[in-house]
Amino acid sequence: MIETRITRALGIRHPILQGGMAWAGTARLAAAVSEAGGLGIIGAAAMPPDILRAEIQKVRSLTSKPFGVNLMYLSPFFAGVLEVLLEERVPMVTTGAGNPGKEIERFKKAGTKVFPVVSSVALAKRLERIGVDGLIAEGMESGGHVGEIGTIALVPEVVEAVSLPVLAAGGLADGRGLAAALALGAEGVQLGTRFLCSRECEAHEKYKEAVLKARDRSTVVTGASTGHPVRVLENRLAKTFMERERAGASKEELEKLGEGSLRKAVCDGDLEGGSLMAGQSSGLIREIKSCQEIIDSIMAEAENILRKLPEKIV
Ligand code: TUI
Repeated sequence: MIETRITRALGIRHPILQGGMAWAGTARLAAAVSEAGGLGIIGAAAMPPDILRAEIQKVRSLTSKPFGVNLMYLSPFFAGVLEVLLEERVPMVTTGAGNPGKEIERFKKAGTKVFPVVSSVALAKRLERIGVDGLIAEGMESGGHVGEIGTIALVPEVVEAVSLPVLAAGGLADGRGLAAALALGAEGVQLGTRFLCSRECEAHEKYKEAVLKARDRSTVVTGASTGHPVRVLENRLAKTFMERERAGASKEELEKLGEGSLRKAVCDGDLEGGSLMAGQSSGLIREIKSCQEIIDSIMAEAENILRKLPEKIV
């Protein structure tokens, strides 16, 4: 057992959160992660409010354990999604791609814990002052929208700057990652790509297979020139995107090129025309497992590493 302020604050058995993945983070996946002792998270990024409400109710019908919802600031349905989260009084929210400062008071009144994703120390400090419950320090190894700092430097810098509990994210997929995160001062981890490659994840099988095939240098970051850098598996769309970026294409042209592309990957399994968002941990993931198997093996591996670590020092 690894107990931290995170397991206590969230009422979960193991300090493992599932990343809030757009399209792939459905009620089925979130419920499976929560049932396995972690914290499952519905990815609300692309969901209209009525679909989100149904997904929240579905998780509640599948598990009595706590769960969360990821609120993504670039969502076209942001205002409606926020109202559903407040009405449904979800146990916790994570936020991505923006600053939840304006919404904190309303979440507090609804009894919802708030764990923003941060990719810098400055935002971490600002959010601690306005009363969030914890932080997810996400390094640029992550899939999807990324910051600029690597996990191994970002996590201890954030831990040092705040007294809140911090989770580590980016480049982590197994028990070695959890043990390393704890060594850096984090009190848990958030994993996206690892749970994308789970049996319960409803992403297209071809997308999952592409992640299993990926190696250390298979991902690239596109879109830095639009202000929204995104890590994806390199494919035809990523190459076209990078070519157009190098040629000085406008933000509008690039946004049009990316529009609807994540849905194509997750729902249609379009490996060349879709945006295969995935983290650098893709190179560590070799098989599809159930969420229970994923969490059990991470915990066993981390506990074993932590027990045996002193023997390495001769
Ligand atoms: O949000 C993510 N990962 C995502 S969001 C996403 S959907 C998307 N699709 C296309 C283009 C852009 C996004 C896919 N993956 N991770 C959490 C995260 N949040 N990483 C970085 C940030 C972040 C960035 C800026 C958080 C706060 C922030 O603050 C800006 C401010 O107001 O200070």
